[in-house]
Amino acid sequence: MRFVSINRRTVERGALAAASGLLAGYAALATAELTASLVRPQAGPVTVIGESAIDRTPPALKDFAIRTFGQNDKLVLQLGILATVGLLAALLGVLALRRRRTGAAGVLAFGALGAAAALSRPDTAGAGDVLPSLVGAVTGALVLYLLVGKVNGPAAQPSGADRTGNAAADSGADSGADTGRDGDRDFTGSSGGSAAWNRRGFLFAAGATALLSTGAGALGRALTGRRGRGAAASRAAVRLPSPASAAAPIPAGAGLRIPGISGFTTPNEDFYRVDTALVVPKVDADTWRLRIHGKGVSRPRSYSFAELLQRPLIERDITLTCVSNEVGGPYAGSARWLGVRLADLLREAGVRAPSRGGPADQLIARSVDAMTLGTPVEEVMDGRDAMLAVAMNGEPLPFEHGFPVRMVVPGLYGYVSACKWIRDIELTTFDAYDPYWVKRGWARRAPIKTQARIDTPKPFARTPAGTVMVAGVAWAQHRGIERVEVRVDDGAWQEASLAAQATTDTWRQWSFPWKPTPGGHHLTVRATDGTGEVQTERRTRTIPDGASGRHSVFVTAG
Ligand SMILES: Nc1nc2c(c(=O)[nH]1)N[C@H]1C(S)=C(S)[C@@H](COP(=O)(O)O)O[C@H]1N2
Ligand SMILES: [Mo]
Repeated sequence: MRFVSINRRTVERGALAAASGLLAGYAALATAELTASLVRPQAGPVTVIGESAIDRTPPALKDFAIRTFGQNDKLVLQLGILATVGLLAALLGVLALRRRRTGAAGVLAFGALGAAAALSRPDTAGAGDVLPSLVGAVTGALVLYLLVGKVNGPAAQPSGADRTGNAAADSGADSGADTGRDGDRDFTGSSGGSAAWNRRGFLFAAGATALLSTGAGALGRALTGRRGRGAAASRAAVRLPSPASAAAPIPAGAGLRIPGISGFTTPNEDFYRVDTALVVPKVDADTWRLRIHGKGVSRPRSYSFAELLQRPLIERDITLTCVSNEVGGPYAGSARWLGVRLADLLREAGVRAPSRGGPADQLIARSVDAMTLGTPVEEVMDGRDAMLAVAMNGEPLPFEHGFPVRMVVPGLYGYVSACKWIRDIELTTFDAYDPYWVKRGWARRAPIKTQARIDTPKPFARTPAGTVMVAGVAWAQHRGIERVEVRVDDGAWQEASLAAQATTDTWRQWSFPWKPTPGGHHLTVRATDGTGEVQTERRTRTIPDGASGRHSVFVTAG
């Protein structure tokens, strides 16, 4: 009985200490968030640790995360960080029960870790970025110290007195006293009156901590939201000029009306998003500038957003694709972009293509969040519609897609061309500099591979009796799609009918009416690009330069 009872008391004290740790962690994160809202929202500890983790994640794990969690990968990462912080905080709380100073010091150590992560971010704004982690850690350490002090009692009890307390509590429990009183004794191990006070003291302190922290967190969120308001206002004020060179009208037959097929144009809200930003950069277009400089730039230039809008703009339909897209995967989308022809700006700056004797063969685009992307200068200047886009499907770029300005280059995967929130273009060479993804094992040059995707029927679908419409999209940007063929099981390749091709830079819809025999069937698709090359059946992983192989689905016909 006594043994069991001591155990229960220990468990109770442990639980209260763990709760103190959790509250300390909560207070730390909330005050850190509030401080970050005043300093720089991107400098919050969860963000800097999360982004550091993203940068250090081995490509195979990143691939797995994208495959498993898709667009939710960032949410999963943040929840993982919060769960880890919670667990560590609870453990520190229990540790603090025995060693109060050590527990508090542990919280400070995590603050130092956050501060170091903040300073090592490539987009760090300097020493101020350590503040959120430090303020949070000091708050957390204080909260832990105070709360655990209340769990332990007003004055530290020598172990003998502690035993007495146990005995007192035991007798209370044994004599049928309610657990509340039992708990009261537990706090002090001495007189009941002061015990009651102290329990109330703990509850009061814990409640106040929870309340104040929630307030601080909410205030932080509100202030961060307000910070983005200047950017939102500048976006709302954008008047998009009409293009000097309008997009060719989309041919009437480019969009098939088949349920389940990807629309020819992807609405902005459905457009895939791939980037490393845990906090979407909110850039004020009124203060934004773009610098062009580097090797072979005889006239370095800088442009404001308004200056870009005053230039002749081109409008083009272009399909974007991510190198992380698996065969049959969702990371491709097509939009109508409006922007400034990038080659014109480069020529104004005195840049010549490598084939014309220019010394720079790589263009490094830098974003406000310090992402770097390397694009071949030759491709940008070879006459294709490489642009600095200011609008997507008739509206200013959504913040998620790079407001105010991003790059778009037909035919190249996003990671070597499509810099969002761009702020700087530097001309250099492939020998001299490796950008972000190349440092992590991805190829320096990455033209988009020819792919065809079956959008409908879905994998493992049961199709009703009768003719089944098999349909999807195929892309080989800047080469175009010449043919799409479908194979049922191990049969012969049969030609699908193609929707009209808008331009060689966009994907092309295809359809294939199929009269299946009842039972299970494998449907496989392959495309032939505008150069006559048939999509390879050789399967490769996404890293280093994009997945190859053919998309195939298994369906059961009714
Ligand atoms: N600043 C910045 N730009 C970026 C990235 C990024 O992580 N940061 N990701 C690139 C990648 S990998 C792709 S595929 C495209 C995706 O553009 P989207 O999110 O608008 O679809 O953006 C590119 N531009
Ligand atoms: Mo990508």
